[in-house]
Amino acid sequence: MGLKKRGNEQVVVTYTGDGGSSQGDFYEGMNFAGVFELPVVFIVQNNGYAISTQRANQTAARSIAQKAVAAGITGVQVDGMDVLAVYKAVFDAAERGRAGEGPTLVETLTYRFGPHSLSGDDPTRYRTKEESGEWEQKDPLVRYRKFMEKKGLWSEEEETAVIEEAKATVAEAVKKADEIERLTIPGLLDSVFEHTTPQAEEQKQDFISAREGK
Ligand SMILES: Cc1ncc(C[n+]2csc(CCOP(=O)(O)OP(=O)(O)O)c2C)c(N)n1
Ligand SMILES: [Mg+2]
Repeated sequence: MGLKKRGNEQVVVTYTGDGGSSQGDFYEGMNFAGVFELPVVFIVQNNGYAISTQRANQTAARSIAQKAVAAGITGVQVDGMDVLAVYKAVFDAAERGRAGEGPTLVETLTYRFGPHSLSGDDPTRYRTKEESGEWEQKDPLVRYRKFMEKKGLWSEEEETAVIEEAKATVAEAVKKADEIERLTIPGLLDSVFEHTTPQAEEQKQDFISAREGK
């Protein structure tokens, strides 16, 4: 809304998952953006599962894209395993936003290669090997790499160089992070507010005294 009021040509792109699209605020956001014809692209990565909850148990709607209809905005469903198809769908949606034609909901049909998170989710408990195998055939990285190689735009050497460069960048970042002084428990509150509140300061002092009392 701020962008629209300022009249500049920026667009907001926001992402959620199939599970996230069941939240009330998802509908409120689309509804609000639709009423005010705001330059927003709502991307829903529909990977078929909300942690372990299957898409069919998530919504009775035939597609997530069709949820745009009720909000009176444009809805698009796209092959989320096809890099160029996603690029085109999002590019067009951004252009519509810039042209004052309001928001778009883009549903990308995709799959999650792995667990929802590393904190205990085990997809082998709710997905079959056959199902994962089918989706692996459609891996967008492999498909796009093959496409680029065929066009003479990418090669194994370039791939190796990029991987080596990325590894070095990560190693450098880890090294820098390791050099940062470790956060202490009393120090935890110091970076939350510009000026620590009296209550937080009191809690900090209480913590320090309690620790020293031990
Ligand atoms: C309001 C709220 N309810 C429940 C949760 C717990 N939760 C975290 S992620 C998640 C599932 C999200 O599904 P999806 O958006 O499809 O993500 P994916 O599992 O595909 O990574 C749930 C229920 C939460 N974070 N917030
Ligand atoms: Mg999901």
